Amino acid sequence: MRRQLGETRSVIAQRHALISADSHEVTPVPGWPGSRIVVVISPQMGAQFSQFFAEMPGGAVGHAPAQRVERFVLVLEGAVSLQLGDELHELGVEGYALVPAGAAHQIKAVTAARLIVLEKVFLPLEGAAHPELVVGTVAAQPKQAMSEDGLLGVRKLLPVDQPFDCEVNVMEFQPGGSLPYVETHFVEHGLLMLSGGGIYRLDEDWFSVVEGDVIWMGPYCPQWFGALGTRPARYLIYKNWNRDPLAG
Ligand code: UGY
Ligand code: MN
Repeated sequence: MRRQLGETRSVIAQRHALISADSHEVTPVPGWPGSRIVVVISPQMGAQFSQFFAEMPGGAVGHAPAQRVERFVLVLEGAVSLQLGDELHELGVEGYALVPAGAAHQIKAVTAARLIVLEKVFLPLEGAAHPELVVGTVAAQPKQAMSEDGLLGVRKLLPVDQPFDCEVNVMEFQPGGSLPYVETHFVEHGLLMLSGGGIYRLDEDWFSVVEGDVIWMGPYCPQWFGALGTRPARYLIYKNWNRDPLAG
């Protein structure tokens, strides 16, 4: 990409955005002293959540967000420890956690580390319990088939249960695999390409996407993906769900 000529693959539109690494902007964010933070999705673009990269030098600490905000974190490089009161968890590459809203905690870089973080205002459901801390690794979650041709599978990282108002999954496409149809839905997505690549349809446009790309899909953004190349394409995908569209 010829940055010196003002080119980028990033596109910010009304109902979708593709943010490629060449346009990342480091910004100071309270709660992450000493870390390099790149906010790629936020309410300023129309989203109802935020998504950012945190590049942490060894020993750096990330503090809890505001009281009503829940936080999902996936380690991309290095290792961190997550402390909640007396509980201490170590997360290595593709280790993750969902920290419920209101849970005081600290994330400390055990080695230099790079994280992807998603945060949203938690939407409680009357009669349902408050969600509990979830800690796991992507590889430990079973891969469920998602297409008849066997080329698409999904690993669900969070319990499919009433207390949770969001879902975070890893979708895995074998080369030539695709979403079975063009989806349109009221929920929105934050996505990070973890590996491989292909073609993403967003609204009426088709984009080539590669590892490291981030996509925001707003409500009702028509969406479809087809994997290209010789190795599987994998992406992390968040969606708000499990709540009535009139709630909140
Ligand atoms: O769960 C989803 O809505 C998912 N299949 N969407 C997507 O991959 N764009
Ligand atoms: Mn979708």
